Amino acid sequence: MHCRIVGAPVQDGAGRMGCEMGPSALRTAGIVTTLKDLGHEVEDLGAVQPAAFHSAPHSNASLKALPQISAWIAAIAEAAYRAADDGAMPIFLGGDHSISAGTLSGVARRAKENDRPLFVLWLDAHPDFHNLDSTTSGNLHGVPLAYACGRPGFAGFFPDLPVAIEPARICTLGLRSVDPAERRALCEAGVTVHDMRAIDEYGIAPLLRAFLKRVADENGLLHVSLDVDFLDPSIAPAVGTTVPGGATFREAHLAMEMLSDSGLVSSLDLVELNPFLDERGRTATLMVDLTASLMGRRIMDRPTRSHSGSL
Ligand code: EXY
Ligand code: MN
Ligand code: MN
Repeated sequence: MHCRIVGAPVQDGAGRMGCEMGPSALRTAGIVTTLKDLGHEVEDLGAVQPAAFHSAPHSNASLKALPQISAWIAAIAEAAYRAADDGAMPIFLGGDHSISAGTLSGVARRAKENDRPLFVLWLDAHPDFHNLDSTTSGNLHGVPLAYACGRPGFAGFFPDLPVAIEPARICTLGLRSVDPAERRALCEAGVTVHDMRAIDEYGIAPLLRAFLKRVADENGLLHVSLDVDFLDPSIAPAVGTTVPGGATFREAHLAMEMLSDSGLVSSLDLVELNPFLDERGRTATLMVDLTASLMGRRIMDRPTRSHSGSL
């Protein structure tokens, strides 16, 4: 693959500072050399620069840093659109999860231009499915997925969305903290939701295999958005929104290995890493190792590429 690394050092969308150091920590943990060692061509495009921002009052007084995040999203969307050119695979280094409002907007625009349906796998403890009216925390990392699939409640404040992602092509995996307004909106939109209970009950493999089959059947592109808090806090402490009961080390690696086998992943977000909360870089290192599994690192070679799950 030709990988394009895009830094998005955004932290104003999260409730606490630190995510702006995320791209540095991921580079320090060796993301570039890891990808090169796996045989990929890697182009590091550095960091996105935010656009100028303009303030406008919003009726929801709890919103934090709305003009700043809106300006970041505009710049990130443009960078994502450009990075997704020529069949390259953009890897976006967050930054808090508000960056995905931009990354999804940009890659969706590119996918539409190439006449390919875009699917999204959202690996997160949270659905990030608020709009600007329903968020009660006011933290804008809680809204990007709703924005990217064209839900109402963003007009005039976020950049106009060029191409909305079809909610039926979105699969969330790992949820365990969903606000009431998000629950209603997810059901209404028709997003596929596999919460932690579903992972406990069925295992992560069959849930992911079924989704990957849908992507393959439609000859789709697949954007993966990996929030650090998808992982259990015992293995990934460096995130401001830890929720107990997350994916284990092997569940997360298995998901990445299956994604790699599928050959379907066309872009990736690594978000919410807060290095200020890390323990000697262990979370940053884990995020890089998970990226390695997604990009082809194997314990042993597999004889065939298959979605069937047969032994
Ligand atoms: N739903 C909560 C809120 O809106 O504040 C928590 C959002 C956390 C979002 C993190 C990034 O995944
Ligand atoms: Mn998130
Ligand atoms: Mn989260």
